[in-house]
Amino acid sequence: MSILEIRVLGDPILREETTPVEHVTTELRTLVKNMFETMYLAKGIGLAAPQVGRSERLTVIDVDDNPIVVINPEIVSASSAKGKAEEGCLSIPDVYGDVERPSSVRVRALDLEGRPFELDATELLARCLQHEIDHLHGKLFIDYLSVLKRRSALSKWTKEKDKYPGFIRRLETDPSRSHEHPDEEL
Ligand code: K1U
Ligand code: ZN
Repeated sequence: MSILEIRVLGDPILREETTPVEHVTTELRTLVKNMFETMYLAKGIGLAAPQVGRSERLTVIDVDDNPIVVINPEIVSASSAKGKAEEGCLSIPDVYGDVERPSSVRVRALDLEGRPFELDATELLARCLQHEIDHLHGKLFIDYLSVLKRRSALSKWTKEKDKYPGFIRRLETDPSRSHEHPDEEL
């Protein structure tokens, strides 16, 4: 398995529409394994294909030790009840903001065998699914912030982004160095 590079804000792929998956190939299964490994190392609860430089409509999620592969997802219904909570993004490190979203959603997707399934999600899983499905349509959580909060988030990002030359975030795989700040690395 391999740890993948994570694309950060400014890389055009994060703003592109993805392409539906037509066949679940061996290469796609390897991508999924690598995405899970990368997500766990980054301490995320989700990771979408564009975040690792891929254009397939595919995301992996693990909320509460329940790994889920979500291929070609569609939100088939969303509650009118909404909730606001803080979100972060592995592609915009150290930037956070409160996002209001439907509290529960029903999602239809394909699994890694290419079989359709539906998932009713609430709380953090519902939020994570919506965040990841947004990634598959080129949308980021900062797009939901008010003008002032978005400006403040982007100003924080302006100070952070130089740590990621070429819009690439390389995760530290050596646990003895994981406490180090990226710009302290050799
Ligand atoms: O897609 C991503 O960038 C991953 C992102 C997903 C996400 C974060 C917050 C709310 C919904 C979806 C993350 O996993 S960032 C890590 C994080 O914020 C988090 C980690 C554990 C529990 C809760 C949030
Ligand atoms: Zn994200």
